[in-house]
Amino acid sequence: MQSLSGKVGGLSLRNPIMLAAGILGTSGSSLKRAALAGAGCVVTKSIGIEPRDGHPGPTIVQVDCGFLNAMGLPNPGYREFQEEINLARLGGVPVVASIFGAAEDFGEIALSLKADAFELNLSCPHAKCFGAELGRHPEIVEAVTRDVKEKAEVPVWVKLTPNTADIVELGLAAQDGGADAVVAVNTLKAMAIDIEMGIPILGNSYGGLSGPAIKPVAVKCVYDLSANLKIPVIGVGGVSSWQDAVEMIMAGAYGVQVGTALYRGYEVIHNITEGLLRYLERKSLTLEELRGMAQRGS
Ligand code: RRO
Repeated sequence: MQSLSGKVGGLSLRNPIMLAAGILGTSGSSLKRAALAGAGCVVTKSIGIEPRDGHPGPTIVQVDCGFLNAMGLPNPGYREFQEEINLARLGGVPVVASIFGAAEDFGEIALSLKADAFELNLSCPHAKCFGAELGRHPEIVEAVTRDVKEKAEVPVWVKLTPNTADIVELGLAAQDGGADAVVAVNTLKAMAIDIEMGIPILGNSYGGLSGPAIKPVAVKCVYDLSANLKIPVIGVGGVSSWQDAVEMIMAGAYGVQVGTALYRGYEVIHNITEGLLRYLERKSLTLEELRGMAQRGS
């Protein structure tokens, strides 16, 4: 009898399919709904120290094969957000708090916010002084990770940017800082232009591309990180079907996050977990045997 349960990045999960950080993680009730829809764990929207309104609109635009967003890290600040995490926990699965800030802010949040794990957002592609502006420097990734590891009592995951020449270098830096897992990848820097007006569509001019268009990029990042890191890699980027999840796991992923595909409804989580289980049964494979299969075959 195949099972999807197991340990991922220091958390015991009923299955490896997770709600990715993003717009569905802004409220406890939406996180709880994703948990009740079958997710193995849920990741919150990125939370900082102080409340932020985010970038001016439009903040999201649909493009071929995905979405462009430049939300700009809107959030109520960690002091206000604890009650949303407490509500989300009623969903019965671990709640991972995505956190961001200046390099010195992460430790303060990790000391105060109570969650089952932290995911360090060192990869938002369009926020001045935050996200990838820090996370493209391996020495900052290592220092922030080490600081949070010293202060947090729960596992620490580091979400990496694909907007770099060498994501493995960033993954190794997170590992050296003591990370329990890396999460690959955040969105790719991108832009759409309104050809009638002759101006960029997003209020912030550019943003991050998510959805099916970025899945092959994410699979390659997961593959390279898995081949070179000792800590688990969690795959995210354009996963919208159980076949995509199988591909990520074959590349080496211990967990698979789903974000943009949720615009079709929460049932996509159930469809992916069910499809993955049926696939393992049909192939008489365990999750462990599936994981990294493409590494061994190449
Ligand atoms: O809030 C955002 O605009 C945002 C974040 Br924090 C992120 O990590 N990635 C992204 O595409 N958008």
